[in-house]
Amino acid sequence: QTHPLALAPVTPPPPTVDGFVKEFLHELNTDQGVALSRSSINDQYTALAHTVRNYLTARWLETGRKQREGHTKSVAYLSAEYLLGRQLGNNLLAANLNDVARKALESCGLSLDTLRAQEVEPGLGNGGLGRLAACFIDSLATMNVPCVGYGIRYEYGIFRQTFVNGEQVEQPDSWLALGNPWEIAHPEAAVKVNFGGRVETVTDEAGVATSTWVPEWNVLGVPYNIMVPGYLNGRVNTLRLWSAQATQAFDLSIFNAGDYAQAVRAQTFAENISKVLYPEDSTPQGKELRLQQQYFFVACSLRDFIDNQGEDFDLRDLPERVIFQLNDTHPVIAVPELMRILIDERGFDWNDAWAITSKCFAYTCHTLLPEALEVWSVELLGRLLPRHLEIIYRINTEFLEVVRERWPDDYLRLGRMSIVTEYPERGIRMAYLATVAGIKVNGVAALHSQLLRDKVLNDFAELWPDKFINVTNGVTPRRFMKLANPHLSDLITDTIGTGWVTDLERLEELAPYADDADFRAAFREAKHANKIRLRDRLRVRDGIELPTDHMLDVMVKRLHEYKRQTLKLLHIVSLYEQIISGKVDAADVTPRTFVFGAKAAPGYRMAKNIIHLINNVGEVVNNDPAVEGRLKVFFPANYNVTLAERLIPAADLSEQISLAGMEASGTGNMKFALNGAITIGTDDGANVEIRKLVGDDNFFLFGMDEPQVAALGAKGYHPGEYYESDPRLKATLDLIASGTFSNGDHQTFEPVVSNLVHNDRFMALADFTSYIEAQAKVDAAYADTEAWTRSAILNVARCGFFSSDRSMKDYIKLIWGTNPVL
Ligand code: 26M
Repeated sequence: QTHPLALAPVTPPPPTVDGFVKEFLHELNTDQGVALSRSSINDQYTALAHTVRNYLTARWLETGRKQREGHTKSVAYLSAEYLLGRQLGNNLLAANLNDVARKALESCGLSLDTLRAQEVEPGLGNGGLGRLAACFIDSLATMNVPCVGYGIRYEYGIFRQTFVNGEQVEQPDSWLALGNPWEIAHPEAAVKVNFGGRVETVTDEAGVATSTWVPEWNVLGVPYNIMVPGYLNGRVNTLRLWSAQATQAFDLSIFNAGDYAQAVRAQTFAENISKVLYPEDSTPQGKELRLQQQYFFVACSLRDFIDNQGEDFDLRDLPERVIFQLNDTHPVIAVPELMRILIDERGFDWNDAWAITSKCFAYTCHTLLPEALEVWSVELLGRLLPRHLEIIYRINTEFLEVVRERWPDDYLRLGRMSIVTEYPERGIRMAYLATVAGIKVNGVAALHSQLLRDKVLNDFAELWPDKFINVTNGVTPRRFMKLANPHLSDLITDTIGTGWVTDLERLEELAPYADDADFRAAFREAKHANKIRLRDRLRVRDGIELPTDHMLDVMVKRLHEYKRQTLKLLHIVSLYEQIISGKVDAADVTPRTFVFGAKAAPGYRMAKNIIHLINNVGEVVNNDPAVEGRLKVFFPANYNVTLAERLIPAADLSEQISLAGMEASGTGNMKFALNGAITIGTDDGANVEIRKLVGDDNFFLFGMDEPQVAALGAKGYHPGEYYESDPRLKATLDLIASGTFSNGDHQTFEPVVSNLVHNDRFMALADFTSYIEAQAKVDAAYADTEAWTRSAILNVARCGFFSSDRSMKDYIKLIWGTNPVL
């Protein structure tokens, strides 16, 4: 009954230049409906993307078939964020189509680089957490592990940052405006998601209560599939992002029935749910729409996964089929949702439902900042998801029973451990719910995991010591080395062969070459070529003229006080102060260019003030003839994955200077080290592990360690004492306060200065002296070019551990128990 050709997926012509040209022109003509001669760059880019996609489709369908028929255990990664970065280059690389595509386009008179530049990156994440999710799905595909990534198809991703007179101004990120050739919509597979209403409870003769949720309104979740190709292995996993759409029922029920225009307008209410990514990356605001987003994508994803197991699937077997990995607390509402499905829809009793649910989830924590831990108000949760609230209460009651059994009469502990908190208002602590439900709880670097066990979740770790584990983060070497740094990648491949791209520990084979003068010269040449690539990009992107003969000192990450961009700034201002006050001769200053990249949460006043100050310091320092061009400060706007790919390979010095005990891991730190930058950093997050691997001689450590920070905090920290007692620090802060960077105005940066002198929660002043001393060592080390290069090479050679492939192996071994499938 089917055509014999339909038995196998359609494959495009063989990947020859001619075949590729044919397929490309076919796409251009039939899909875009234009002739090459009249096509726009966007037409050409879209046709190229579709061509690449076509080459991967057969593998994608095959992967899906195997996964369904194999009944193997899958990872379902639940993440509110995926900071993917541009797709074209990555997918060409994974499919080994780079050379063919380049030549094919050339034969059409087109440039691959021009078309690559046309892509607007999908910025569906804030920073580290979202980028980690993207690295993880890349690694799982490359390692042949069945995985589906679930998330939200935000219509607007992370805002585009612009500067107006040095101040951050946000623009919407309309990344879909010109279409997205990488996604495939499946409106026919939409899932209904309920909200609001009430719970009806009936008690039968036996006294058994049954709850039914009578929801008030609903929306549809439309899945969009995106391919996640493994590197050169023919596997293509799926990223499934949900987009919210209004339903008919919704239009007529909660808004005035009969008012047609109003009903149509009301659609936007539903569609708001997936409209925009929340740009906070540390202080959750407890906004209703954010909770709607969380439940929306989680409800769609659970429904989707369960339905895909087939009609006669026994949900008792769910733990053998899936592990839902919770990327922070954002998807934790999945726990009561699965309970609800099992009990209300499938008729399980509580204990059976809990036996299943408590085997299906694992929780990754990404923070230590208390204000970053999500707590949802009971009022809001009860209004939006009344049945879920009821289920959470029951989970808590039964959990506190366990606590009481273990520690009878320890009422303080019960209060501390309760999922429900009473202060400052009644709320649900999502991290506790995740900890109670998860089979494992992991931190993201060794120090962070230890602090979780010893501090943040200490009571829970006492109750369940084996639940708490560490999995140190990693980054994908495909995007952040092979794609981003072709010069260094070619040098590495010429030296040790190609295997390192999927087996990053093999970089250690480079170590002996650190002592080879020819290799060092080649390594420096690659670094210099990367500076030129960066200079060319910044020239057109930002009108910046980057010196290529300076030490390049880079600090790129979200703007947050705990990350201490101000400490970096104090260093720069201090160098400047020493020059203009005549304490130092400009001719003796090591030529350095400082580059910042950072977005501030739009509502974070202090962060925005700091951005303004960095820009103004740059304006003054860059244009003061007294500096003789030896110091430059640049702040290209809108730091994103695309810019990271250019910037990181060019860096000499990587700034990782958070207050010890605050940065859970960091992943930028890993990218820099793997691209041959040396780190100046505190003993924090994954810096600890980087330093241990590369060795003290190849890392500039400074500042207090976490126990010292804790001790200083306990003793009482008085930043004013540092200001008064260190003349260099005082001169630096006074220069800012004097209005030098604000046209003489004393008010503009008063908040930054007075916060540092009077509050300084993240102890920048306490670490200032140590930081300045370490920076002096950097200058001295940089003067010895051969020794510096040797250190940089050893950083590359010894950081293979930080591949996200290794992270995924750890998750598989310590948490998931899934197996690679060919
Ligand atoms: C929560 C609620 C409402 C709005 C936004 C949020 C939110 C979004 C992102 C909160 C936190 C978010 O991200 C935190 C984050 O990126 N953490 C970083 O995770 C990285 C990967 O593990 C670590 O390397 C970083 O150290 C850690 O800061």
